[in-house]
Amino acid sequence: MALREILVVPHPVLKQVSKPVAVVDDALRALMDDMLETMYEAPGIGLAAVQIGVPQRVIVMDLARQEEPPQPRYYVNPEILWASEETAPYEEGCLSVPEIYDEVERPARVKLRYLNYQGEQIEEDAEGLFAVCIQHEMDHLEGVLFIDHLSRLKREQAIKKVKKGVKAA
Ligand code: GNR
Ligand code: NI
Repeated sequence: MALREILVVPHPVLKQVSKPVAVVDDALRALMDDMLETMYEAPGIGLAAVQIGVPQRVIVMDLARQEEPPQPRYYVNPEILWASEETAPYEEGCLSVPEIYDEVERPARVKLRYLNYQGEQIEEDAEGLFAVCIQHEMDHLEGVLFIDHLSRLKREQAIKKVKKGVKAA
């Protein structure tokens, strides 16, 4: 396993549309292992492969609380089969837009289809933080960041702040 560098805005790779994975093999599992390690170290609750510069349709996630045992989740080629009409707001952040937080409104519930770590096809319903996070991560696969859901002014201010912070680091 290895830690990878997380790309931050305005890195152009973050705008790329990620390509479907052809087969879930040991090389892909090694990538997912690196992603999980990188996500835990950050720390974050989700990570899309494109955030470490690999534009493939792969997501890792762990929504367990600190006092709970880890619950790693892996989503390969995820699709949203259904989304609720009802929406819910959530104060989002993103490892690729560090230290910026703002409210985004998304469907409150979604039905998913994806391949897991073993390459098995799974269908699953998501609500609450799980629904927020999977939609945030699936946006990454389309080159969309949570700040793209904000006003242009807020988006430009966010990128400016991140640029300043990165220079200072
Ligand atoms: O760690 C993360 N926390 C988070 C909080 C609210 C909504 C979405 C997220 S995902 C984010 C990690 C990340 O940037 N994943 O792409
Ligand atoms: Ni993100």
